[in-house]
Amino acid sequence: MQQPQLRFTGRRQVIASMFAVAALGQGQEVVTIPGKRPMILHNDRPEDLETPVRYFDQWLTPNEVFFVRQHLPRPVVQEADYRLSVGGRTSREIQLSVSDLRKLPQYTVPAVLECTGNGRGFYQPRVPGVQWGRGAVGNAEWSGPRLIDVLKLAGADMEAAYVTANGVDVGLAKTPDFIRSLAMRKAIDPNTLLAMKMNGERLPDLHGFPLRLIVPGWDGTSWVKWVNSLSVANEPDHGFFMDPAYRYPKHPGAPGQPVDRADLEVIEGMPVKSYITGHLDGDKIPLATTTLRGMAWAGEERITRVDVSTDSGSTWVEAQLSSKRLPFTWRLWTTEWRPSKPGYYTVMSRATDSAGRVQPVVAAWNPSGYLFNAIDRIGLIVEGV
Ligand SMILES: Nc1nc2c(c(=O)[nH]1)N[C@H]1C(S)=C(S)[C@@H](COP(=O)(O)O)O[C@H]1N2
Ligand SMILES: [Mo]
Repeated sequence: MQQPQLRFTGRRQVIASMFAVAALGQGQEVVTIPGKRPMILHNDRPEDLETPVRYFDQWLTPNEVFFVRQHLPRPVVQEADYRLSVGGRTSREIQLSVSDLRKLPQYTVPAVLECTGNGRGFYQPRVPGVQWGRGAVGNAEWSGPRLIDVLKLAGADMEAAYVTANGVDVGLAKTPDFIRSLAMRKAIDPNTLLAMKMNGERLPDLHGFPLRLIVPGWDGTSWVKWVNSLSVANEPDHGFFMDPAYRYPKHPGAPGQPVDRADLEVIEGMPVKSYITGHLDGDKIPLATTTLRGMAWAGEERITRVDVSTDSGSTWVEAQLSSKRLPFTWRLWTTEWRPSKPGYYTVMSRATDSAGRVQPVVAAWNPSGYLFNAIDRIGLIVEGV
């Protein structure tokens, strides 16, 4: 494999009693926990679970294979005890129960949720943090009330700059409480939801039951789970998860070099990206016409083309894109390939979006390993007849 292998970072010894451990895919560590099929384990408590690429074989990522990321012990919320409080710069402070939230108009938005650190394991030099490979991303249909409708119920000052969201999980030891502030312009977007359902099912506990933020096109960090407090303010929260965490250099520096904190800014929209999903790295295929396929996504932009190379990037052909041009979600691509002779081939995919962004050959190195979006590549072995 040309890219570095995933490194296992979990506390291996405590797993055996909690999980059934099995082997799957390319020799990576996998676990099964209740509600999930075998997933790549990065941490067990709290759970950081990666989706094996082989599951990216359809437009929607099923709940039971969707990646999981959390910084703090996962709360399990009882519906009867739960209240969402909305306050700050509002004309009144309100408390909403699950049934209050269900009475509001419900909307469904398909959107890609991607962890800011997806692909971190591919950065050279290595950076600290969960060494995600390609599976800290997924596409689901999210349903629930619009955030703007909930803000209106409380008489929120829509001229204020931020909505700060906090979830039921609380800080522990050295990890502070997970609190995020969302710019008001995104908070009032009709696609920004407080989801109660994921792919038509009750929002799973692991994904934030009973309520989570859906911030289409923005990094996963903004998608606060188990939300029980919304506060309208003119200042963003000043906690760790707004600053210095989840910030990206305005001007990328040399690989391995530290970046001045003043030169970091909050991450919002996500970059252009694509994967080859129909085959896994190292697959053997016969000397015959093969359909290559995958998907491509671009944060708040739209995918305009995907090019595929089967000769290590020397020449490229434009792939066919699936017909639906929905925003915030990924588009599937396919292309037919007939290799002329047996051998080892490096197959690459490169997406372009509506802002003219093109996937780079090398992702811009940054000290936290965010926003990895280099051209995807796998090796395929074409066998003789
Ligand atoms: N309350 C809370 N919300 C959270 C987090 C968290 O630790 N606590 N992690 C965030 C991060 S970094 C990501 S990538 C997404 C992951 O969502 P998922 O576990 O549903 O895939 O949740 C976000 N929301
Ligand atoms: Mo994340």
